[in-house]
Amino acid sequence: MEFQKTPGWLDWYAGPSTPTFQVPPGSVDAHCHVFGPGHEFPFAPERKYTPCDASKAQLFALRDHLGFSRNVIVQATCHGADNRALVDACRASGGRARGVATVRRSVTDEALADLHQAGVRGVRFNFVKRLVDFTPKDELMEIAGRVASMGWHVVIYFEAQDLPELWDFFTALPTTVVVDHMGRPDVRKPLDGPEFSLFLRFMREHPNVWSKVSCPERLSVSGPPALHGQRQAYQDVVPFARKVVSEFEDRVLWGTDWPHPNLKDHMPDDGLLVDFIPHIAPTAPLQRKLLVTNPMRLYWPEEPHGPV
Ligand code: 0GY
Repeated sequence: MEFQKTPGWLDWYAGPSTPTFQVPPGSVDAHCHVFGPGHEFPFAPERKYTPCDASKAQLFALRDHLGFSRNVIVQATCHGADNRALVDACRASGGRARGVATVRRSVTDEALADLHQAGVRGVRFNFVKRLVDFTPKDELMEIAGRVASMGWHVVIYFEAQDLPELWDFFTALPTTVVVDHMGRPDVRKPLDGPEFSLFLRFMREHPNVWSKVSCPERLSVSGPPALHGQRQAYQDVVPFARKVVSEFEDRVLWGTDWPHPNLKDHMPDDGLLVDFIPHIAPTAPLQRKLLVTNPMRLYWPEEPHGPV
């Protein structure tokens, strides 16, 4: 397939390879973004980075190329609490995309209802200091209470070393909580060391907590050996993700994280990322839970069996 590129957008990037691993029918890419295009949906003045434009048409082309059926589009910090690009993409998807938005305390009930109608089913709280300024926890808790009553969940993004400080807040959240990228473990540290053990305890003791086992390309130190012509990438992340999938098979999600904002050392090959899946979910039943059953339960509960 010819990958649709905006002229000038990542000209040096050849586009995703075709994965060897075939995802099960009805699979959901549960973590991806749309950016702009900036002339139509301007980036937020308070942003910490300006990404390339990454349009809904490109995202849907990628979805089809990789063999996925649906997307969960996650609001990124560069768009602040202006969810227009996200809403536009969800509405254009013909019911094949849901959204996770960012809202402020001032959001009205009408605005939340509009977001719901467009397909939004969660809000994202970001605690990664390079990405956002601090938001008071009482404001976030108030938002969590309001969206919980709409049946939405909360997505949290944080660095592993900040989990102790955030523990009390996270464990008080009154709804389902989805952790981005396994809470960003430092994969140079041991799997059974105190840092990752705390994350596993967080999931073990709180059955409302789910995790995305995504973004090996952000967590890996060994990197993508595909650069050397192999299709086994990011192997140092495998034990961490495999542990989470095996222990919490009903509470895991997977996503590409396309278009991979803030990655400066290499542009990940999304085909290769798909080939990472059988390394962390080695059996067909686990793959089905990770890619179909779990995201469908969370984002399309009205269609529990629903491959498109
Ligand atoms: C991701 C990761 C990153 C960016 C954001 O909201 C964002 O800007 O989440 C990152 O830089 O680690 O999941 O897209």
